[in-house]
Amino acid sequence: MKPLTVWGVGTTRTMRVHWLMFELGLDYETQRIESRTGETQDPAYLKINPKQKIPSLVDGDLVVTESTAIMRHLRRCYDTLKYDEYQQSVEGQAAYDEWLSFMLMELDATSLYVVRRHRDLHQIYGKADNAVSSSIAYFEKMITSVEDRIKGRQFLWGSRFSELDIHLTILLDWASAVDAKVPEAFVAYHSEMTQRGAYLAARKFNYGELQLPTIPV
Ligand SMILES: N[C@@H](CCC(=O)N[C@@H](CS)C(=O)NCC(=O)O)C(=O)O
Repeated sequence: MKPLTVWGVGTTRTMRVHWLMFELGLDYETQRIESRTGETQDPAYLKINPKQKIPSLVDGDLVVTESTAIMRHLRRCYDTLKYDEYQQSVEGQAAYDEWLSFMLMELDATSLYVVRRHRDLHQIYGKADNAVSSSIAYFEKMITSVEDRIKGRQFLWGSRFSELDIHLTILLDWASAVDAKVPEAFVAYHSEMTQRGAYLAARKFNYGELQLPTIPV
């Protein structure tokens, strides 16, 4: 087995990790287990991630779970993507934390993920039409509130590509799949990002032939 192994494919969370792997140009192995197939409950996998979730990363003797933690670990350990001066500054680090927290909480957990649970996966989590419509409206309000901060920018953070671009682009993929409206500046940003070779390659690798409206989260 190679020292770097990613467990999991087929969801937005696994896409985050595979895309970063491709951007970093790392050689790694993939165990192609999928969500809601029972594979995350296999005893061999439970030893890696008792939370029964994908993705997980095995890096030598270290196991890292949670897609965001995996991305942070990869950036810390493999330096093939360089940081600019701003990204290394106190100000830049504060902006990083702010964006990450905003995207994970306001754009994902409290909005798009609610739509996923209570519309697409309602057989498991229960149908909740009001929660779904108010979550889409909340997502639209939140993303519009930061419109000025993306206008004219190639990358979300500093002058170099980072995992924050991965988070945002995948959120925008997802917003498009649920027909949430996003300001023009985000549409332009998204259109540039989704032309990146690593995005296209990772998308094919992660989702296979699946198209946007059916993206599993
Ligand atoms: N916070 C976790 C969430 C991971 C997660 O929710 N994974 C889902 C699929 S996206 C999963 O593995 N579910 C288990 C299953 O459905 O079998 C992360 O970011 O990695």
